[in-house]
Order: sequence, then structure tokens, then C-alpha cells
Amino acid sequence: MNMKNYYVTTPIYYVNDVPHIGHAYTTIVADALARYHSLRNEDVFFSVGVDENSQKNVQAMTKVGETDLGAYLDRMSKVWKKTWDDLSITYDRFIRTTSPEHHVAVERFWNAVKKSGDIYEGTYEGLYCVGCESFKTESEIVDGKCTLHPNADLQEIKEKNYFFRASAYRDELLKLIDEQPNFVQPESRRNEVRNYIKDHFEDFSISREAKNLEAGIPVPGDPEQRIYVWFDALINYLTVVGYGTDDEEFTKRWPADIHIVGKDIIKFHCALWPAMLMSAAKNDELLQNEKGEALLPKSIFAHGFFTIEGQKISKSLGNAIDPTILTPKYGLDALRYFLLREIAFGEDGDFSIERLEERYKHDLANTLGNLLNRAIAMSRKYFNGKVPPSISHEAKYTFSDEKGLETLRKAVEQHVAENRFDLALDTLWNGVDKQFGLIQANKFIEDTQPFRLIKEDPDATGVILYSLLEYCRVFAWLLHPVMPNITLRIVGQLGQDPDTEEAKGVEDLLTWGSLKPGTELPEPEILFERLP
Ligand code: ME8
Repeated sequence: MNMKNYYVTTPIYYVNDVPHIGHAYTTIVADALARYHSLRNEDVFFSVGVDENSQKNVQAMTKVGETDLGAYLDRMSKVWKKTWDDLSITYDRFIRTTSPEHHVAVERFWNAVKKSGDIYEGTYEGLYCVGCESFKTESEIVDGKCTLHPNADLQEIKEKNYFFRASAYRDELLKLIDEQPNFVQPESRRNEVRNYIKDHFEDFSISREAKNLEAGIPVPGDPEQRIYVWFDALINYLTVVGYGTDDEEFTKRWPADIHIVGKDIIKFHCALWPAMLMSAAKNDELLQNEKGEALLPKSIFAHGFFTIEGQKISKSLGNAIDPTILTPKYGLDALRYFLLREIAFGEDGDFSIERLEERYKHDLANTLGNLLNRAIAMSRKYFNGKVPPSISHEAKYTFSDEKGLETLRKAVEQHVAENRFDLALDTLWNGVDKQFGLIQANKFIEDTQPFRLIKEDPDATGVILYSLLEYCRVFAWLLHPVMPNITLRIVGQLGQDPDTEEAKGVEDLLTWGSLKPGTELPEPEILFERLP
């Protein structure tokens, strides 16, 4: 059987600083998508990495008094990689844009664009912002400063550059945006991108004079010039799946299913990048489909930005939270849950420790932890330490069943298909039409009172407890992509071996009734310790 492929990417981050909670957010969303698709037996490829050929990195190095760029980049990319490892990010490859294979890919791509007649020489005169790594238009400058980086001076540049004939692709891009509603998500960003392409999408300067730069890949055939960092960075999405080095792998993986990015870099991803691909594809078969059309990423999702306790994340404010500092106290899964649940995906949001603790106590400890604990403790007490028998009985004694599960599963899957983990999690907790959610499962215990019923009707009590334990099992697998560790522990507490179960694939796992009556239930452990 042919497995479906799924290829998801994160931006490659600049290494001018250490990762903060904003970078972790993007990467955790991509990780949850990767895990979700793996659990559905898809052949997933998940790439992350660092953007190294940037003047921003050089400036940061100088600031800390270092002079060896290679050593600085080595050291900083290790910090980034280690952060993703510490956060158990299941990436398949971590790409560095100083790697030799990336240079091969960039050279190949440049030559294809050149062959298409879309690279020409010109002189650029204008203001450049190193913070953005881009030239600024008049509307982006206020009082002589870049609106996004008001603390950095703009550089006045007049030099020979190579230009990319981006404007030639304006109509094709507009057609793409109009005909493929999912290409840019969410909808509000799509309108923003459309207006940008229609009114402001001009030819791009794609090189700088080498004498003015310390970083950057040389222009093929012209060592006096270096390639513009964004032109090189976007190509990482091709390099990482073998472009220029492994045709078979590349053909299997490309195009990407989704690029997850923040709203700050949407124009580069939704306008410049597809235009670059349209141009290169004319002269590179690897980038074409059977009809000779350019293979473009299937979708780009731009999420919002968040503030910390209401303030912009910034080094000078000293509020740039290192995500690995939070995990010893709250646990990795609770942090993932909070980030994905709290912020409507696509919108701006606020990160606050108070909200994190509220959700930890209420949603996790009191609602999820408590349900599992009560269901296991009562089953052990009344049924000899085992999963009770599930005999047919009146419906009022069953919390959920095949139909209930199907309703819950469909709603969750629909939300994830739209990349809305926030809504999927809301559904898991609050249910569909106030049914089958975790909150209702807890209420079901209050309503049926198995701790009283046991005296008069042990059979009915068994049915109640079986349906709750089975519900916890199914719930764990629906939640697994967001809380990968806790959910395996839940499965373990239900007396099953998590590894054997995980290998079964989602259809088996989400079949109602697969928890066997009579399974030994180990002593329940606390999943969410009380916060100090
Ligand atoms: O732009 N809230 O790298 P970068 C949410 N190298 N997400 C945030 C955030 C915040 N406050 N701050 C940063 C670059 N991010 C280029 C990318 S890709 C070919 C090249 C996240 O280090 C968000 O994903 O400036 C944003 O798009 C990204 O970090 C910018 O990272």
C-alpha cells in the first residue's frame, strides 16, 4: 500500500539570539501536525533549521565581541538544535544554510531562474533594514526609521545588484490566490497578501555587493556579488528534501503540504517564494508537475504574534522567555497544551504565567487528571484491580459509545484539517453540542454516582466505569499529538503497553471497545503534580 506523504516546515530562524517562546510556538504547532499525521500512518517529513547567511547574525556576533563567523554560527546553531531536542521536537532534519548541499541547491535554483530570463543587472538605491533583512518602501518608513525596527539605523545603499523579475509573475500569483483558497491561510491573511501583490509587488533586488557583506552565498559566476539572504533562505525548503543532491527523495517529498510561519514573514512566503518557484520551474523539470506547471507549496499558514504579559517580546525588555525554563515546573506537555489551546491559531495572543497556571490547574489537573484518577481508583476498588466487564446495559449507564466517539473524532479531525488545534482542544474538553467532552465525562460521574450505585447494582456500576476508562483511552489518542508524553502515561495507567498500542495505527486505536475487560489496572499515579 502506498503511504500518503506529508511534508511540514517551520521557518529557519536567525541565530542572532537564543530561541524564545514565539519560536517555540511555531515549532510546537508544526510538531503537533507532524505527530498527528504520523499517527495516521502517513510518511511524514518535518524540517526545521537556521538561517545563517544573514548580516543580522554578523552584527550579533560583533556585539558579543567574537570575530570568527564560522565558530559563532556553529555555536549558535547548536543552541537552537538543542532547544528543539530538549522540547522533544520530532524533526527529521535540521538544516543549516551554510551547509554545502544548500549551496549546491541555491546555485542550481539561481541558474534555472537566470535561464528563464528573470535575472537582470541594475543599480539599487534605497534604504535597507538589517532587522528585516530587506529594502524598505516609503510607506514602511516613519521619521527615517523602519516601522518594525525603530531602534536600528537604516542603511543608505547605492550599488550594483542583480534583480529578480518578480513583477512578471504578478498576474499568475493573483490567479493562484484566487483559485486556491487554501494557499494562504487564514482568510484574513489571504486578503492582505492579495492586496500586497496587486499594489506593491515589484522586482526584487536579489544580491548585494560582496565587499559590503561578511555573510552570504556568492552569486554563481560573479563572486563580487552575494545572494540576498531571503532568496537563499526560502530555497532551504527544497534543499532539505534533496533538491540538487537526491532527485528521488526530492520528487517523493516536494511540494510541501504546509509551511508554518509567523505573520511577519508572510509576504516572502506567499508572494516572493511562489514567484521564484514559477520562474525556476520553467527551466528545471524537478520543479514541474506532469503538465509542466510549477510545483508550489500546497499551503502557507501564518499565525499571529504574541505578547508576554501584554508586552511585545523583546530582548531590551528582558521578557523573552526561554521555553526550556518553563518545562521543569509545568512539564513539556502542559506547555504544549497551553500554547495550542490558549491562542486562537492565526490570531495574536498573550502569554501569561497566570493563564498557564489557571489552565494547568483547571483543565489538566482537575478535569483530565481527576477523571482518569477517579475512573481507575473506583474500578480497582470495586472490580478487583481490573477493568470491569462491559456487558450490555441501559444506555443511561454508558458515557459514550461508537456513535459518540465518531461524533467527537469527526469534530476533532475537521478542526485539525483546518490547522485549528485550539478548536480541536476546546472540543475535546467541552464536547460537541455539550456532549462527549471531558467536562461532561466528569459530570457523568456526579450524575450516576458509581460510588453509591455499587451497593445496589454492581453490573450497572461496571458498565459506567468501563465506559469511562474506554473513553479515557480514546481521548488519550485524540489528544496524543498535542500531549505526546502524558497521553502515553494514560495508556499505561489503563494497563496497556503504550509502545505496542502506538504501533497499531489510528484506526485500531480509535475503535470503541478495544480496552479488554479483566486487564490489570496499576496503582494510579498523579499526572499533574500540584503546583508549588
Ligand atoms: O524571519 N510570536 O527568522 P526569525 C509568535 N530567518 N511567533 C514569533 C514571535 C512572536 N512574538 N517572534 C518570532 C526569520 N516568532 C527568517 C525566516 S524562513 C525561509 C526565514 C516566530 O528568527 C514566527 O514564526 O526572525 C516568525 O515568523 C519567526 O519566529 C521569525 O523568526
